[in-house]
Amino acid sequence: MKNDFLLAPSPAFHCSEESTAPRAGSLNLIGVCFDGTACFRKGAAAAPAAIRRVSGDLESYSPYLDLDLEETGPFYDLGDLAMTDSGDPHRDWQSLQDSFAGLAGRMDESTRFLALGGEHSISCLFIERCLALFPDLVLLHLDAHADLRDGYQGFDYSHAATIRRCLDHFGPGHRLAQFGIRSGTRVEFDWMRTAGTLYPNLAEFIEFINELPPDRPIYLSLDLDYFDPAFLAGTGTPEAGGEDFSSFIDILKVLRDKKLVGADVVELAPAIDPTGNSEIFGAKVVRELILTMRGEDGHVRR
Ligand SMILES: [Mn+2]
Repeated sequence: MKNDFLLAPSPAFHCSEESTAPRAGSLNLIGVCFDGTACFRKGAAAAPAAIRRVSGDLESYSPYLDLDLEETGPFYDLGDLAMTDSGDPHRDWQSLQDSFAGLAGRMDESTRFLALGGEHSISCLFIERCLALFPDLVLLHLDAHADLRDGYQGFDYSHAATIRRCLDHFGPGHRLAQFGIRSGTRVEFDWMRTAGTLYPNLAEFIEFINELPPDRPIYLSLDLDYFDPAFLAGTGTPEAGGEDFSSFIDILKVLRDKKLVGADVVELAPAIDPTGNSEIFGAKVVRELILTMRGEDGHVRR
């Protein structure tokens, strides 16, 4: 039976199976088409459909991970989270929270989610749920922006406040590690330096992940403006001086041996890049994440 908090995908992601409910012990893809608080250029609400549309043009095989979507067992595309589209961000955000509550009620420690945004605010829903499920969760944050503002432009859950909102739910066993950050206020950077959450280079960030025990739960939040706008132009708040695709693959190569319990890919705004290259880039990133989360045996890591 169809849940009223889910809208069927059209089309589904390449090689996925459609499902009307999250599957425990499996990887579940879900789109969240919200860009109500984007402050500069909107358009991220169109990303889930664009990523799914171009995904079929990708190979199912990843030469980086030596894994194939067709060989790693089923994963599921749940479609998009239902929400109102009233143009009032507060009202639309509330409807999204209501739909997510329906989803979260069917989510346990073995249910893996890969969320496709939407703007970065949507990550809060999934991260807060994982913080509640896993008292020792490590949150990895790849982004150009610190996202540590305590609200922005009258909106507590602004995409400029995503990580700050998540910190509200941090317990003593939770840990934050950030990489790629190159834009923020002095206050944000002072906080990151004092708290020791900002990693200055790829090698130290990878070393941090590598040293985590294999059963330590990890959540990865990827704002696509982590990548340099020369590689991915279709994003609302691009920042020069960004990272490249190979840095992301290096991170996934250490994560594949870890317990990645959730992830999101946010802030793709397809219409901003008329070449269409950005959505293909985004779909490839999603393919690599699916393969990393499923692993060689086709099952999510317990
Ligand atoms: Mn960002």
